[in-house]
Amino acid sequence: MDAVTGAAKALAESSFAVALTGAGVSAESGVPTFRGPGGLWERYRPEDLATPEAFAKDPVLVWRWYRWRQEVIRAASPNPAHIALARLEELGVLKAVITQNVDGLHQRAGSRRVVELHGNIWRVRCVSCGLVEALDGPVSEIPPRCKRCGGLMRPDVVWFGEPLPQKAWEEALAYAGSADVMLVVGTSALVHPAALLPRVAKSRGAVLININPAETPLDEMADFNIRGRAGEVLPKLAQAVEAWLRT
Ligand code: BJW
Ligand code: ZN
Repeated sequence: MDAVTGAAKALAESSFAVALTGAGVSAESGVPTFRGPGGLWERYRPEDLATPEAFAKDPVLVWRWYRWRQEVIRAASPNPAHIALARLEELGVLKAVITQNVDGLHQRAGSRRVVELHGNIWRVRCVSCGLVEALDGPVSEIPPRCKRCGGLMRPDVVWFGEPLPQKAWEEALAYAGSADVMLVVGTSALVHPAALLPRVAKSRGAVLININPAETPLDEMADFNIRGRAGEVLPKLAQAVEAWLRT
């Protein structure tokens, strides 16, 4: 049995499967990843753009980068990987998608239970009074100002050195702890604490499926390593799951 067939069987026989996704799931939508060839951290330094210190020092610089990313994401559409994950949820197989992505593409593809560990690029938050506002497109004014107190608004995402939103982290831990299958897609599994979730699932006996064209630290722990692009592998996997469910 090849890895896709084995993984499909595990998913079809599971009673509580959850997915953990990273930037690789959106790569084929044209949203750049952070690490690896062509990744954002080849061109930009994370400490200049994705830390609270960077924002305090130069909010305009940080906002220019986020506005550019908002423009890229606005022009992007969900790809076959996002759509296959939404289909697996519709089939009743997948109970939730835990994502490190801030692009909202899982929701646009139709996934309903999405836990966002690192926030969402389509929200802003006031650094002075905490007001949170949803955006309907890239910010027009840089830096945006709070309509309640005039304070600086920041992207409502999680930067290095910041804690994850408590509710999202608790939900993610509960999903990982209850999972009998965890499908990990398109993450380098280097950023903590998100990278702990597959370990949590595995330590409770879950079957780990890892989809990635490159090696990751999860490979040695995974039951199935499927080397390939998410947009090619996941539709095949979802189809194979449907076939198993019919048998
Ligand atoms: C494909 C593909 C295709 C390509 N198909 N696949 C040890 C323990 C705990 C913490 C730390 C630790 N050591 C250091 C830390 C701190 C730090 C950390 O983890 N650093 C590591 C880098 C070493 N973590 C933090 O600071 C976190 N906070 C924290 O720990 O708080 C503690 C605290 C508690 C109480 C009070 C105060 C503090 C926060 C981390 C926040 C990460 N933020 C970012 C930016 C988000 C906003 C934004 O988007 O701008 O999140 S950084 C960036 O990395 C982004 C991502 O979500 C995250 C993960 O990246 P991801 O998704 O894995 O993408 P890539 O690019 O790394 O990988 C892409 C993969 O796709 C590759 O494997 C490719 O091969 C693959 N791929 N094409 C499938 N077609
Ligand atoms: Zn405010």
